[in-house]
Amino acid sequence: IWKRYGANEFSDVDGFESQFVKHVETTLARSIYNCDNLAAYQATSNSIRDKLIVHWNKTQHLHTAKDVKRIYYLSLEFLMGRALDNALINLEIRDLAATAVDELGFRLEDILEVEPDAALGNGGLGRLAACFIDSLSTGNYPGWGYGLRYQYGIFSQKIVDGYQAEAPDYWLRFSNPWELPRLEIQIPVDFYGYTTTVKDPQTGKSKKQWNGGEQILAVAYDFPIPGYGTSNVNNLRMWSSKPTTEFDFQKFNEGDYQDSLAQQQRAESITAVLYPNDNFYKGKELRLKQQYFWVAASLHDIVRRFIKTKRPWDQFPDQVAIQLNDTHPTLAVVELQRILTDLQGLEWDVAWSIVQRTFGYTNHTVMAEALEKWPVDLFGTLLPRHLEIVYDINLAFLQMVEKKFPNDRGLLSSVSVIEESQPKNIRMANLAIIGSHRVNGVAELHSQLIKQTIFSDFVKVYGSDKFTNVTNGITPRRWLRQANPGLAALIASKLGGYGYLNDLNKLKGLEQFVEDPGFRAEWAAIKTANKTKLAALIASTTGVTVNPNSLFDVQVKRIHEYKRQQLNIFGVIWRYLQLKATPKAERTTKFVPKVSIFGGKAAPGYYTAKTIIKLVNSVGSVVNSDPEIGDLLKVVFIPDYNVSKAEVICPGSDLSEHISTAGTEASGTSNMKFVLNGGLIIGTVDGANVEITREVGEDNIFLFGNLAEDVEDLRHEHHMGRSHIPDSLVQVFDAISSGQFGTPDEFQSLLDGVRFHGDHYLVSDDFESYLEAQKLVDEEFRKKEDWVRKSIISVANMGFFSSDRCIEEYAENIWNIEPLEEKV
Ligand code: 26M
Repeated sequence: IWKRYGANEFSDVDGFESQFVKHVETTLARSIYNCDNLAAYQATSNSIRDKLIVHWNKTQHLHTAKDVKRIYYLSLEFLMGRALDNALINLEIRDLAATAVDELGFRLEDILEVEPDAALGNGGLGRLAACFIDSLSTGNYPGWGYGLRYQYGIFSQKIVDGYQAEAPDYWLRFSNPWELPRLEIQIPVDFYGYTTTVKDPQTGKSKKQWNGGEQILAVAYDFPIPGYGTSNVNNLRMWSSKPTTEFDFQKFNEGDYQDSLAQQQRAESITAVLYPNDNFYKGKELRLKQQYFWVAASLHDIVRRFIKTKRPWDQFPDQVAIQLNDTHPTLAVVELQRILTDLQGLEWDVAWSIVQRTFGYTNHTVMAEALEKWPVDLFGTLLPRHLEIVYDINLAFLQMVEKKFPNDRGLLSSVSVIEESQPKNIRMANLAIIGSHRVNGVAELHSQLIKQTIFSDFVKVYGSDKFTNVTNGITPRRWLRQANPGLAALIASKLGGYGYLNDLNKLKGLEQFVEDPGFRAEWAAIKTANKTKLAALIASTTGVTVNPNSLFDVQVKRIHEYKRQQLNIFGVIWRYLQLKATPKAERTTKFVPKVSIFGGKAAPGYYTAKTIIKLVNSVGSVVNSDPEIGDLLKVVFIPDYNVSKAEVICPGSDLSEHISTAGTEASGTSNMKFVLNGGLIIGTVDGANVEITREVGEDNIFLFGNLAEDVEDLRHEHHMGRSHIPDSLVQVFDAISSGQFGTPDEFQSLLDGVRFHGDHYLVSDDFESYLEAQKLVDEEFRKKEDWVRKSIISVANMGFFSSDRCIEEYAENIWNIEPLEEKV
């Protein structure tokens, strides 16, 4: 059987074509004469998938045979985007496939466009998880992702009359070639019920038992994750919920057929939809159900795999590392403790030591409104046994603290897992810290801030060694090679091939070409070509025609007050007012022609964020149709920003905006994507902007604004009524209030937030500094050759921001795992 194994694998154009035709004829049951782009996409994907499965099987077999330690990355979000192009690139068969589909009468570009995005995430946190599993595979680390297979991803955004409207994203409309349904893997998950004390028949000791009230099945769907330049294929396992029985037969007999079907639908609702909040917590029962469902199924799977190795329990942390992507999977700490004590009969302390050695926790925010807290009542009703265990964990922890710091009641109440409020809450971050051996932030500044602010009392308790930093990164396969094939090829021609894609520090070699005018010209031509592509996207999605010779100034990310899209649009209004006030003849000498590009989704319930979107669109419709302005300024909002659009937008930007209030953006990763694609940044001294500056040099980034250390004092000034709105911003507000951009009523609350309600995000404090920085941008952009030099030097110094480096740091400092390459 082994001799024939993998015999179907193609390795040339001819072989690929045979597979393609086979899939059209049999898998899709269609005639090759009636094959549209959708069918061609499915036939291509199935052919590639077959190849992946063979390698997936070999990889999993190898890891099991070698009995290696695995890392499990638990994330409620995996913002994958499209899979086909990525698989072609990682398997290094893109050219082969392009030739083959061309011979068969298709264009690869058209086929790729058919694929819907797998948008199972909100933003940065979900995309980080996707980059990390790419790097885990590429680095030959034995690692699995565990997530939920939502039937609906993040909503698709429509813009109607300038307002955001949400439409469902039913991404599974057509069969999904990238998932392998494992319908035989069905794990029962309990909810509700009650606990009892029972006597263990063997030991005679009494112990706690959970008698669940409702049971739901978790079905596994596996997504193979290919690495680049390796045959290693890791697994992303996504759980889907379904009812345990088709009907409740009791009810069926009573004639209550309707009700039994309703019950079935309830089970399926658990994995129906991704919660569309980003950096905002809301205590909804269904969200807690999602969390437990996912955590229970994943841990069951992990524990089952460990039990098969027949090792003693104390070796569990030598075989298993689990990383918590934010607090969303923190129930895993409690669930593992329950499995080890209630189900496996380990002593509490023995079990707890295993738990702590197994978990690591990554924090992604310092903002209070984003920290998860579950009301004790809601928690205890859904998970009665887990609530008892939480109390026991907390008691043991507080006793330890009390011993170390006698009579410090302030300390006890701040580190306690239970917030003694009305109603009482369970603080998930506290639980995650207590249950892990390492806690990390996602950029240097952020990791410092969490130690000084939200977690300072834990530093007191544990010392600072428990807290560490792993600065975020991005995968250069998707964010350079796939998104920007032109630039990737030019770089490859100078660096002796594509080897830099898995050793990104090699980019440094580009610096030696910066004074080569021919190279600079090629570099600039690629940027222009990418801007032309972006202009086409803008035209097709907004109807606005823009000139690719203008400065493309981009801010695309979730719409959030802390990210300050309002600062950007206020700056755009200022520019418009200045343009209007400048005599026509002087305009072109004073202002660089600019396209101001916005994009991003607002959480459906976030009123202020939606108001910002409306303001951008209102300003756009006035500015874009002003005949006096022409190409000097255009303002567009690209609807439905997602991974695939980012792949077009990032390569086409000259300047991108990362302008959060200092101390609020944990890291940011789009800043890295833009710079890696040859764009410059205007930004605050926040998150990873700080480290990008360190790497590329201060001359190659436009920094502005107050520092994180000053934020508290500035906010205090506002609350004392001592704040000052600069005249420029007053003029902007007057223009809005006068109705220059449509009925001003709906924007009033946005302005009042700055003027009268404390200006929490310090827009007024940073406005002038922002305008100064923008002025400098205009000046520098005129010096075309210098701008290109900055672009090249920046890219040359981006090696640090490969997610491969992140994974190496996690592997070494947190997971204690080694890479293992499959030799075929
Ligand atoms: C919480 C509760 C209920 C529903 C949704 C949530 C929730 C979902 C996503 C909360 C936060 C979520 O994501 C936060 C996020 O994306 N944070 C970003 O993480 C990036 C990766 O580390 C950082 O680069 C960004 O700075 C950070 O904002």
